[in-house]
Amino acid sequence: MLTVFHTADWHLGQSFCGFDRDYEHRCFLDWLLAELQSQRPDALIVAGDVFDTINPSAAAQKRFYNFLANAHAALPGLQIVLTAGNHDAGARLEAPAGLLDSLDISVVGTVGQDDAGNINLAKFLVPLKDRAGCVQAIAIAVPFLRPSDVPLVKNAVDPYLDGIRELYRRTTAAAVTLRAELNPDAALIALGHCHLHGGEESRDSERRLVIGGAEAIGPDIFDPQIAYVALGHLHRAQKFDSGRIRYSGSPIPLSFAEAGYQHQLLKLTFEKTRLATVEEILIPRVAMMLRIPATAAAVIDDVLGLLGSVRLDDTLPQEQHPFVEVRILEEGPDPLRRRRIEHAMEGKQLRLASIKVESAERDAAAGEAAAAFNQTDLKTIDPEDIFLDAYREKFRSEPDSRVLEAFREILLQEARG
Ligand SMILES: [Mn+2]
Repeated sequence: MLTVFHTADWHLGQSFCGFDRDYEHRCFLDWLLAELQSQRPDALIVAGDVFDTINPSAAAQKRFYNFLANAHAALPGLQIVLTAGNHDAGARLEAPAGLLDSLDISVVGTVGQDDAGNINLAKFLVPLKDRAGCVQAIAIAVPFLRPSDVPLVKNAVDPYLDGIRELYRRTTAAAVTLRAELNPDAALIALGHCHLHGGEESRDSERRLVIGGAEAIGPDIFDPQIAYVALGHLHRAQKFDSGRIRYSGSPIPLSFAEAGYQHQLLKLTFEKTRLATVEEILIPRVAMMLRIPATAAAVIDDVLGLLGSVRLDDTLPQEQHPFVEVRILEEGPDPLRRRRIEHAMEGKQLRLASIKVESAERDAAAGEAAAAFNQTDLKTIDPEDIFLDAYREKFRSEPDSRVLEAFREILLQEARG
């Protein structure tokens, strides 16, 4: 039997509307280490988006490497398999792979190709051992794949998607061969960082993989011989194919769209070649995300009233103060809006992350404007016309002369360079 933890989308180093998430990440990693120590799995899988950006801060990197060092010190037999997601710099993530190998930590950040373009399939294969040292699974650790990473497929309908399918096909075949050598009873566990067709996205959170939205791949790219597919990319925990294919989801909410998500870690057990059990271990939330109002935008006076009546646990340290998104229903231009909201929140243990101004009519108008814009030649557009259109669309009135003068002044400054 083999026990594996599956997690993904840590996004270490995320700055959320200017607020640092390091405290929440620290709490998550402390919690994860405690879970590892009490449940003693054989392996930990992280399916991409370890970091939030390709250039993570020193603090975020320190957080990550300290976790790896602490996990190894506490559990010398634990194997860790990490892949790069679309947010990670794959080459940078795997730069210390040689060093990490010695700690039983396998990092796959990039697709290795030789000069002739042959993909190094062995790089993706990580045998996972039980406590007795017997290989009980082969991890197929494929990182996020960019169009230039995938093999060329003859007569492809979609070169990228067909290439991803072909890469998984070849890698799975290599894993089957390796399994026959090491232990024919071992399970195959694939990793992926991709958008599965039918998967539920969270708005403003996961960065689209390829522009145009044609990036979703079918669950059938994963060969039926694969016992379990550990995915990253979508931040809500979700499953496909009767639970054989799963997104663990992110451990902390990365946008207000994720406020309602049940963040979790997946604990899997494998008996010989098959997945035996799956347990969803809920991750405690350290800082709340509040939308005010909770259901829909309201006019500012009502929102200020709600903010005034919020009651909070005033013993929370600053790092745990709830993040707030204020949702205002548009009533016209209001230059004092932010100041009024900040004033209403003064002395409250809240962190103002976002002021969202909503207008039902504007959404409809924006669609029409976009359609009209598409038919216009860019060279013939006057910036002032665009400004006027945007102003009318937003405020449903004409800008007064002072606003227009200020706009022209900015234009002149721009023109002067
Ligand atoms: Mn992600």
